[in-house]
Amino acid sequence: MKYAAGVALPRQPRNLSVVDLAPPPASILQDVCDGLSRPQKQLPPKLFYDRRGAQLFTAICSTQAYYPTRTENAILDRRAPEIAGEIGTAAAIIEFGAGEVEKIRRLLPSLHPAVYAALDLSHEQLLRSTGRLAVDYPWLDVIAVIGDYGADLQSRLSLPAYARRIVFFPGSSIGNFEPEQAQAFLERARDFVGVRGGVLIGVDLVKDASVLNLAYNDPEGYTAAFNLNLLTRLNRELGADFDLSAFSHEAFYNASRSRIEMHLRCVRPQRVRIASRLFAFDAGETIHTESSYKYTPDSFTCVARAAGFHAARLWIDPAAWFGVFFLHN
Ligand code: AVJ
Repeated sequence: MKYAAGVALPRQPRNLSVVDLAPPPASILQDVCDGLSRPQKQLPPKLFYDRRGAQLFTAICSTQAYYPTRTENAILDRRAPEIAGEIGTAAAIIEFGAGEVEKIRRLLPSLHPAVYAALDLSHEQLLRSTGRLAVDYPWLDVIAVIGDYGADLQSRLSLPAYARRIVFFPGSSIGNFEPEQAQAFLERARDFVGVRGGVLIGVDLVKDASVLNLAYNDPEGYTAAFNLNLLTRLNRELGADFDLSAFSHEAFYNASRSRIEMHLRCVRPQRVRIASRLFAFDAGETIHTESSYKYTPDSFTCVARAAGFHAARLWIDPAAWFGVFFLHN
């Protein structure tokens, strides 16, 4: 049975349906011009994930330096039965930013949900990864939702009424939000799942700055390539003329704000044309491309409580580098 309007694709498994809620492409030009018009130039991190960016992110996750992926995976593997005990079977799981659809696999055997909906903007990657999941789990209804976090799931995604709704947000993607936005995201998630629902969320924790700095400066150079790929994308999609050799990757832990900051630093003065606009970059000036906030168990519990969740359960690894929270009402 399908719960969403299916788009016909060649050799699409019967238990996979696709919902396209992608925003119109015009919106990226506006985002880019707005961000580059600020005193501290900035670009939204969602722009990282074009096809090449999604590949580079997968490469980052496989490095020794980038500890969050393997640490969270170990927690999910080890705690799957306990997590499933909290959520219960036959739930409707909605994952935000599902990418390679790797993490839910660790929970499926214990969790046995009724429906798994995966939301992501990288549509090629999403269709490939959900297609494989649907083949591997023929009993599972899989919905690939092409869209960003703002997609109107409440009205555009139909889920079985009996199923407990669980938003799954692994990988510490919540860290990209400013803390107030993180609260707003959790409020929306809470509205979406309703009083019976819950949120299972991975959160990267505050730790020694040297560990954090290395994670965003991997010796293989994937993070640098990921950061610079943003400019390659703007050159291709908006016809911009960024000189890539004039910008360098920078990432550091800002302890006073509990966040990693990623920047692209302009090494010599530049003028860059984007559509009909000209942007000037001084030597030494940066474009702030990403923040990745780190929380403590207490600081994240505060955000969850402010968003209206009354109950939280937390699983962490032995080094306390990463936390998986289950928030409910
Ligand atoms: C996907 C947002 C969780 O902040 O660690 C990894 C993205 N950026 N390396 C993170 C990222 C650089 C990642 N999130």
